[in-house]
Amino acid sequence: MKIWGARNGGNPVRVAIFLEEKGIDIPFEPVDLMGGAHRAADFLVKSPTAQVPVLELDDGTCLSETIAICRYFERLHPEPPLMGVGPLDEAVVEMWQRRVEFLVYGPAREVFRHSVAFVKALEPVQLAPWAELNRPRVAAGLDLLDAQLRRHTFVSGDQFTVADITAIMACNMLGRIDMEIPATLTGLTRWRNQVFQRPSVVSVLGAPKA
Ligand SMILES: N[C@@H](CCC(=O)N[C@@H](CS)C(=O)NCC(=O)O)C(=O)O
Repeated sequence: MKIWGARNGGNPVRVAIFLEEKGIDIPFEPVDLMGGAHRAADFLVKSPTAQVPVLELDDGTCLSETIAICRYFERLHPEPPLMGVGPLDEAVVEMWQRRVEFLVYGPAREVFRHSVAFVKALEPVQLAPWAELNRPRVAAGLDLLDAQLRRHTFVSGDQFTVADITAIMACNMLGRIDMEIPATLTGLTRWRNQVFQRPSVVSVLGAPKA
């Protein structure tokens, strides 16, 4: 079993943190995205969308989409639960995971891909106005998270879940797009200071800068 994708970059980060939280050790195999290795015919067999992460099982079965991979491991290794426990809790975790993915990470990703020269290989037509249009969307997403985190310890409530992991990936991207969490967002700032010190996060992203 292996995971295609760099353990400390982009969406594979989410799988890596998830596995660290579960105590599961699976090797990651980096894919040269800037060199186009993910668009080569042999990789498209594994991932027809030409994206990482991809979980390849020992029998050759390939599973992509971060949350699908996480769901697989959640079923195999239910402890500690990271995707909710019981019908309502599972739905709440999924609701917040999707909110963070679509309303914070999504616009941040658009800013990244359309304003950072480094990723031009992935986005041959970089549209600066599209990046600028997405900056206030990122800010609105951060406001939404802050309101939640003023009332709850973690993104989907009082337990650390995959919704936090997606929010960690989104916040980790802010530095790359010249954005930061405004000091006025005290709930989000408190959460950020807390979760970026978790051993799973330090293991994948390194220790937070002082
Ligand atoms: N919805 C996918 C998104 C995966 C994704 O966007 N992966 C990026 C790396 S972070 C990628 O492979 N990009 C290649 C490209 O855009 O050409 C997931 O959740 O796994």
